[in-house]
Amino acid sequence: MYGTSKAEITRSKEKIISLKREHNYFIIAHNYVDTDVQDIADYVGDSLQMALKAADSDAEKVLVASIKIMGESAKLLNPDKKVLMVHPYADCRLANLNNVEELRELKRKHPAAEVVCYVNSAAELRAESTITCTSANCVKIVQAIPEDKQIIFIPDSNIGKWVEYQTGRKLIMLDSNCYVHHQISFVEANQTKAQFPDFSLLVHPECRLEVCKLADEVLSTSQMINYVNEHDKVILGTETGLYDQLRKRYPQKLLVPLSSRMVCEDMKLISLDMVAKALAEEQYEINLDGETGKKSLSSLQRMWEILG
Ligand code: CIZ
Ligand code: SF4
Repeated sequence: MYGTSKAEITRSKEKIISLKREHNYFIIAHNYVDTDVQDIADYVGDSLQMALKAADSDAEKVLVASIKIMGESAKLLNPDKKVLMVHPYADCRLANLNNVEELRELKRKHPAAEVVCYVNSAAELRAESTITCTSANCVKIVQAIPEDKQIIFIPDSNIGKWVEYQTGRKLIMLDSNCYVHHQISFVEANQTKAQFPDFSLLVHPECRLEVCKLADEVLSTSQMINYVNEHDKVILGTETGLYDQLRKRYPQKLLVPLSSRMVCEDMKLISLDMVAKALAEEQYEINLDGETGKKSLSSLQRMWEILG
């Protein structure tokens, strides 16, 4: 937290811990939020890991220190718990680039297609899909679909292009991507790689295809964490919250962010002050309408069936 003293941050954290106990909340935080917020969480991880951990916990109330689409995932897997968001408007810009009507139009044009949707999408969009995928399993999911089946892949066309490259399959896509990852050009990535020749370059598949091809590994955030557990010299090509988390955990390792501009503005709206406010006021509760919840859950279950 910029412009806030260490003592103030400590006080804020203590206040949150006491509010959390008083109101009996299980707090989940995403890898991309500010590390001070990660510090007060009961669990830090990627969107699906967070939702599953909350489901495993005994707590009846869950506070999601992340953006709206991840709150929806948490509610989806915790239908009987009260699920609160920290911020009323923080959401994923990628997830909101496409509306449900655009997808329905695509489905009308390709009625026999399987619709694969990235987990980080609005619940309404996922409800229109037949299989959910994550950044870690997108290639595997597409490979499991019979060759003769058309595939609509939404919403991130960079992940889609990476999947096409890996599988040799042609995907039907919309032109949308994540501004945080898409802004990194091949030239910039190549310069950083040249500057640190004996480092491994890890990038998220939301990066451009030419950047993915340049990288040593194309990984989800949880896969990047596992990689850094085992390696000492790494360039991290994803949102800087993950770099901050790993730098704090491994001060002795040589870690470099691919770019300090890889900042998701909505993730950074999740501040300690907002966490304290949400707990004190017990808002903003997130609810999923029954039909949307049912359909997006069945899309997620198809993913688990395919993965076995
Ligand atoms: O799924 C997530 O939480 C995100 C944003 C990316 C990833 O690869 O973990
Ligand atoms: Fe969405 Fe990109 Fe932010 Fe992730 S980093 S939450 S995909 S805008």
